[in-house]
Amino acid sequence: MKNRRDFLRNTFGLGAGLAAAPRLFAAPPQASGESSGENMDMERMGHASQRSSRIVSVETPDVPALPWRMAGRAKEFHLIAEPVKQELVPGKIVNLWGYNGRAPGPTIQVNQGDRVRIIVDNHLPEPTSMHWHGFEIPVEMDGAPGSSQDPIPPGGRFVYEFTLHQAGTFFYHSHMAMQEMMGMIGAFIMHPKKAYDPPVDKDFAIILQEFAILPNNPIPNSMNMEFNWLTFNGKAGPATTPLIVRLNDRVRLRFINLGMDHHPIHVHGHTFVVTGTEGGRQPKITWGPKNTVLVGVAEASDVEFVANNPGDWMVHCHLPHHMMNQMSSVVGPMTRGSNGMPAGLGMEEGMGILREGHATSEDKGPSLCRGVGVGSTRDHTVGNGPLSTSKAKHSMGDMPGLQHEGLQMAAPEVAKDANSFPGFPQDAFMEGPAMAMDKMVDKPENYGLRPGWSGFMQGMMTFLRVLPPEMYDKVMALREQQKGRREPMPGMEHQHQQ
Ligand SMILES: [Cu+2]
Repeated sequence: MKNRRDFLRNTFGLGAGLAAAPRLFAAPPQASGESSGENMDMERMGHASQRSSRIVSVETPDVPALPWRMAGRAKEFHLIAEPVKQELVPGKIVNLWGYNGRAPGPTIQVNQGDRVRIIVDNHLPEPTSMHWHGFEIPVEMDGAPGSSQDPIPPGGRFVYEFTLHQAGTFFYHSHMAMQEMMGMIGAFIMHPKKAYDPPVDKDFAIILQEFAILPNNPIPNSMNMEFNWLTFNGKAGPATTPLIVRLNDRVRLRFINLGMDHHPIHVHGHTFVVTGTEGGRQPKITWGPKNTVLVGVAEASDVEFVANNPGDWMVHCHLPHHMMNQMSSVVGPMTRGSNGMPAGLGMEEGMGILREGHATSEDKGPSLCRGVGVGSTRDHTVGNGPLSTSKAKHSMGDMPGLQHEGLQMAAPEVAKDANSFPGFPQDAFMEGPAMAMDKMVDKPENYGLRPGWSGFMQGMMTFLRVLPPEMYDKVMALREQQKGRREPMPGMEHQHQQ
């Protein structure tokens, strides 16, 4: 295949798979099984009896579904491991490695009991191997390089085939450690034969990833221990696409984590129960009330709740540093020095492990991106954050490539004597209307959000929008209108290895 377009055309051209897609997850209707022994969550289910007990397809915002076709008795999928260019937020295009043109790769959805065949082509410049995380399959199909199979060489192919008896939230990923940190993962949803009790109206998957990317360098440093780009499905706030649900929908969120950090994911305005892990469905007796779930490395967590509280609610990782973009140490008194900040000191300095000097000294303290710069020191010195609006505007004019359209400039609201307060500044120049870019991230799912909202969304952040029926219908209609017009993957280009 010459390029991605050919690949897509060929895949779509096979027809059978796509045509069958709407019915893929259809399960036989069943009584809306409200068994006894309900927990508090069940009691709140106002319209449970009207709810369909059918299995709904999983939405992975900002990530496409992987098409398939029937080949004999197997559902056949095709994954291409390859370098990709990806836009994390408007204007921030980085070089990742992923599958079929993006990272994370497309979401695979199958039914429990399916026979599946996955053709994996390696378009990377080095060997790779594909692991099916948690799958109970023959060892030859496990994708452990060197032990269960030879690595797939550059330009090579390996065909995986197995029957799936499990159900739950699973994922696929490269089993080469550094390739994982370049983005090589995708969701693999196995729908149960019989819909879970209680059934949900909306089902979403969110893949948590993190990257260490120096200023002025589009390539992640996979060796790093500190991360400055934190993503949901390959996007950082405010570029993440909100989860749209109707008031009183029962909702499932599936979080999948493959990185170096554990992420406490917090949902505002609702109380959920953890109904599943990377191992599958959890018994109801384990379902206690929560609003934050710690998703450990290599784990998945399914949470469920009734979206009974209308509004635009934040869903985010609660690690403070994971709610930032391009995270840099431009906070605190260290930013008040006069010599500018070196970009990315070494890892030790970044972590405050100093052999000489102290952490707030001119040359050691202030550093863009803590410890991201193994091997790079101070070749990209930048100025301190100016306090006056005019100076700020002037310095932004000097930044090549900065998109000014839609950037809403506004003076940060700081006290006249702000500089006399120990600790200032913290969020003054990081969150606020001056950081807003509502227009640059405009999309149907953002319709009706409070103006300036985007100035406060960074890193692993998105919205759960619990909408009354009229508003829900409006957003869905806008989304439908845009479907025809939208490029398959906005903001993404494809790199070809010919
Ligand atoms: Cu986090």
